[in-house]
Amino acid sequence: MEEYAFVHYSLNTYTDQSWGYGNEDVNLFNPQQLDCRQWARVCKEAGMKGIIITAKHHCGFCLWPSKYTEYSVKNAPWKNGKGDVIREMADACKEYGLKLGIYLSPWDRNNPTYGTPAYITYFRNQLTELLTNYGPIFEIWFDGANGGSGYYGGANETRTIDRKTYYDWKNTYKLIRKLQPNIVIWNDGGDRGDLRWVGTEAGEVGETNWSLLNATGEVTWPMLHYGLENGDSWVPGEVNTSIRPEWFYHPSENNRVKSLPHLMNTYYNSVGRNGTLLLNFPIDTKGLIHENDEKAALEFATAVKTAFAVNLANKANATASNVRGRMKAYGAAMAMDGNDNTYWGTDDNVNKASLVINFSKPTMFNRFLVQEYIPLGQRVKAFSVEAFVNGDWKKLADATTIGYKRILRFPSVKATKVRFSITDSKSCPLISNIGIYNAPQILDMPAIVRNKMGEVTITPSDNESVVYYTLDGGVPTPKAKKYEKPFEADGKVEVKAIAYDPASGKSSPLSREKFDISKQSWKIIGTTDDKANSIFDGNPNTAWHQGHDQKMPVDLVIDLGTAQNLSGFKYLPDQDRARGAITNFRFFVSQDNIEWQQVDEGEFPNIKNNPLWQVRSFSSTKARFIKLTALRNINGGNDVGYAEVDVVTNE
Ligand code: FUL
Repeated sequence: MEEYAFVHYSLNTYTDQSWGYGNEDVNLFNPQQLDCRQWARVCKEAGMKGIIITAKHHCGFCLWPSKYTEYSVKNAPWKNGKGDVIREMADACKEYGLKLGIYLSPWDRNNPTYGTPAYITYFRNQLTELLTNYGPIFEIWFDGANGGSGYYGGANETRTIDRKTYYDWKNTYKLIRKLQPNIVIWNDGGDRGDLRWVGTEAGEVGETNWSLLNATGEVTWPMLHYGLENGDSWVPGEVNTSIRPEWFYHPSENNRVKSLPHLMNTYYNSVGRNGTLLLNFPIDTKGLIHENDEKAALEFATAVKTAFAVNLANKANATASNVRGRMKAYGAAMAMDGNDNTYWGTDDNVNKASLVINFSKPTMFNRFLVQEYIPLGQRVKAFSVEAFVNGDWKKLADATTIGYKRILRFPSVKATKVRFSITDSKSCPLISNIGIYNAPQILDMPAIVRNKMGEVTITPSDNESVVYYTLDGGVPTPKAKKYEKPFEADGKVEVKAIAYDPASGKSSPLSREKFDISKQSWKIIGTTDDKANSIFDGNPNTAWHQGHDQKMPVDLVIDLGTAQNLSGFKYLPDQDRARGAITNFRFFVSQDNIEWQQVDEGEFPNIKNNPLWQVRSFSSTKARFIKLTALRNINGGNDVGYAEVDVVTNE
């Protein structure tokens, strides 16, 4: 199963939240058009092999009528309390030939017993319901976000648990395997599961990606992202990411569904790097996959199909530098036959070998796909690909691991031969499949940034394309203004741009950035650190940290230079693994930097795993000074990191 879907659906869908607190009203759950068959149809058409559904997210609301809680569909107005979303999902999956998976949040912000041993019984009872009543379940997903503030039956307090011991995973796993012997367990917080998180929700696993971890011991971030070369257990990486920035539906994201180039990058950085892709669809308030998401998913599926429709290596003949026992059964042709059960193998102790693919005529290509014979493990540590062009070997790529599947991308090249060289391997390499493709060009959107001085820079992702842009809201075409160099566009402005390839006549999807008031006269008060200005430089990849020598709460005070009509603020955490990201905050405004008025307070849920722009609104106030007070960061320390801070002003 290379690609399968996630669906996020709960009371959050109706409260516009990412994480519910646990006290949200069940009466909000009354979808008018809920149709699991539509979800299944879209997922099937999008090439997904299964669907994992959020049976219960952190808020504790159950999409099935659990016997063990009142906080479920059975007390919601939907179908007069007679509905069961999991049943409908199971039936729809069956009808469309999809597998069913369950996400069950271990953290439950509604349940009064959360944090005590009684909750473990409750959790196992719910697991038993879900793993008994809905047929075969292919995967169970236990989210690692655990413990914190919540409603907890009215206690409204913070409860912490020991992630390692509280759930007694060992016995919970026994129960799961008894109920569903073929299930795959995903667990980020406890004893080793069968699959691992890859350390980010951005849609990529490391270029080096071993499907191994150790069965015991700490799992560090590099282990999540790259696996462990000499690990003793088979724990492949699953790349989970959403088709929109967030996991749940937010109407404000209807125009932020990921573009085709973005989704293609996700594909190459997951399936193309020995990972599986778990792609999320937020179910909308009607109870459907939104039309924009459906369109994006279908375009994505078509683009993947088109890219890999014709294997140019299929009819090519190949010769290998070494063949195991010189036997035909392990010959080069076995890597070219498209059969997963046959492979090219070398003699024992031969861990360097090459295979040359001969085309009958000069052939244009830009993708190289290779697969190891996984039933006998993952072995290759390093390899390269070269093309024979005008009588010379030209290096196209150097790479590390292969695993189940590795796809390399490079600019199109016309060649008569391709040489695939394994330069290092843990033991004799076994290659089950090689593919060479000429994927159609898909132009990526250009990046638009504006610095503190109001200078806009637009960068295409490749050298060949030309950028056209507009500042008046119009959609740019090759007739619009051509981007030559950074230009001044200070104050409120929306920049829209496309990349255009004159050779093919193709354009990228539209890239747009809305900028607010000028930052030219902004100053951070109370610091002499020059680096601090990087929080206004428009570059998401530069960050500033404070708090090392202070204790929470840590304030960031900014003088905007003149009074402004403020109606919100924006915060982008450090993009380097969300270091020092604020999770709980207060926001104040002031006319004079003496009297402060609190205008907002809250949490930035899931900022650790998904460090996106956090946008907050408050009732409009005129003020010259702003203060963002960090109350807590992602790991309870004092470090506070900011990549960017901005304000939202009234029109
Ligand atoms: C995260 C959760 O906190 C998100 O809300 C989402 O469910 C994602 C898949 O996992 O850790």
